Amino acid sequence: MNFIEGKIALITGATSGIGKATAKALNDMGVNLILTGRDEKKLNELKNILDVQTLTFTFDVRDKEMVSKTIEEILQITHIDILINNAGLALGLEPIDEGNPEDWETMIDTNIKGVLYVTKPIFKHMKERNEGHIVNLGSVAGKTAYPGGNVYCATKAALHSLNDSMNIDAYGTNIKVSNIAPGAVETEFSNVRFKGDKKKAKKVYEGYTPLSAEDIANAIICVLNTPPHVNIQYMDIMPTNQRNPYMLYRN
Ligand code: NDP
Ligand code: 8X3
Repeated sequence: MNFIEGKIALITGATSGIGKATAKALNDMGVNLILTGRDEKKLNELKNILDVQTLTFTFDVRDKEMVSKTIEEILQITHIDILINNAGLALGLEPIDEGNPEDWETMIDTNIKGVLYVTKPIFKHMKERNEGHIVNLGSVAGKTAYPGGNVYCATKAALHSLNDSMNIDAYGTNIKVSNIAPGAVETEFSNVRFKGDKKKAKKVYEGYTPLSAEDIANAIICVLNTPPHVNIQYMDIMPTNQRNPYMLYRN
């Protein structure tokens, strides 16, 4: 059964990793797409390999005015059934006393404030239509803090809390809100965290099979492709070798 065919999904951070894989998986389910990200060229390259109707919009989720203006523009062209709040990042892995406040601000501005800027007008739109589905990309980091994770973990803990709040705000409507909380997924995530140190990034995924962006895209499809009365509010998903951030079995 395909409950989402013909629907329209907006993805933030569609230029890489989980966002890009989700765009492809939704394309395969016949979901029309609004791809957003910071890199226009990458968005267009992705659009060119998809079959469904696809629009692209370039913005940084931290830019409150630009987000508001662009979403207003999008909503004049089309409605939105599905929002995938995917854009996000970790920077650094130092204890707080050695951390870089600029990195903290980037994480907080992207992972928390960016999600709020994007969600506000789309949630309002979904309430007016009395339907919609918001998927938030949380993390195992939002459940269990790990050494050096501090601010990143806090941003994902905030997102887990916001997921609960969005469900409260959706009370009495047909809107669904879901948090997908992955463990280790091999994407650009660690390259970004270690600021381009590919050797250090690669080490994170050594000795076990990490999740792929496609694994998470499949999980997102599972959560989205449910009958109207089913709302999966929270999904933990980890590699079989990982039981929590501390228990990662390496062969
Ligand atoms: P990637 O680095 O591969 O992708 C991140 C995406 O977010 C990129 O498209 C990036 O665009 C975009 N992005 C970052 N900052 C902004 C911004 N300010 N405005 C717009 N777009 C932005 O990592 P993942 O695919 O792994 O990460 C996707 C989400 O999944 C994140 O929220 C992450 O926290 C979460 N997650 C990842 C896990 C993992 O192990 N990989 C595990 C658990 C959760 P650009 O290329 O322009 O920077
Ligand atoms: C990304 C996975 O384990 O680095 O959220 O926090 S982890």
